[in-house]
Amino acid sequence: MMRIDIISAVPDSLVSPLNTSILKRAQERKIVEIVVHNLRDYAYDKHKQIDDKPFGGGPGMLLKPEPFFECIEKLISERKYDHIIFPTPGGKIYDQKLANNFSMTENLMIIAGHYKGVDDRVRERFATDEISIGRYVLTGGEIVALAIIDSVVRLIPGVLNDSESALNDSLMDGDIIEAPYYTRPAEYKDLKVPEVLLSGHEKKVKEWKEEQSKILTEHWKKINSME
Ligand code: 6GU
Repeated sequence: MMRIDIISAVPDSLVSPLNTSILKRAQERKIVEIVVHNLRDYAYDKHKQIDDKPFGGGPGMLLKPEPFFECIEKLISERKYDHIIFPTPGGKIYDQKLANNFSMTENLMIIAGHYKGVDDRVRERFATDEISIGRYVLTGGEIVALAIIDSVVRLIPGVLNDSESALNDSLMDGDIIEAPYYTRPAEYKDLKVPEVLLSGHEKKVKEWKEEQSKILTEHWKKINSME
């Protein structure tokens, strides 16, 4: 069974997303074990303080190194981690290839700090992979951790049912955007499902999907300034 450990100063923010839908089912099926660690549980001073003012001044507070070191060193002593992932806007932009690589491992750790929020010695000592999920700023690494976990866990064999198969997903094999999907009703308000999908003509449906996919993929490349 794959194991994913997440260290966070706001662990409550992870509980509901990790225990919903496909991530919940993957844990129930014993395909993955996801363990959330509350940073405050590793603060050993009597006030359980986890943050402090930055040296050199500046606004805001930083998460102190000691609780991270305590927690991470304990985990490392218990098993070997394939990747210790450190979400940071300065990291490598996350993509499907990274998700594939992470999904083929045994033990992952994700250190969820806050931007300008973790004493840098934690990253320096432990991070094997510094990851950003895009060019915008979030308040913390928790949403990054969730994006990584969701994208990784759904790739593990047995997590998705046949009908949810990841094999022909958008972006799965190279950079391909899938054709749009529709269900009943065939007409809703003034909106009609494309006629060909109602025709039952298998070959024509296949050709239509390929054509739509080509159009959407070209459009996607254009709006994202690729090629
Ligand atoms: Cl990894 N962290 C934060 N705080 N914001 C982000 C990010 C990471 N990736 C994109 N935005």
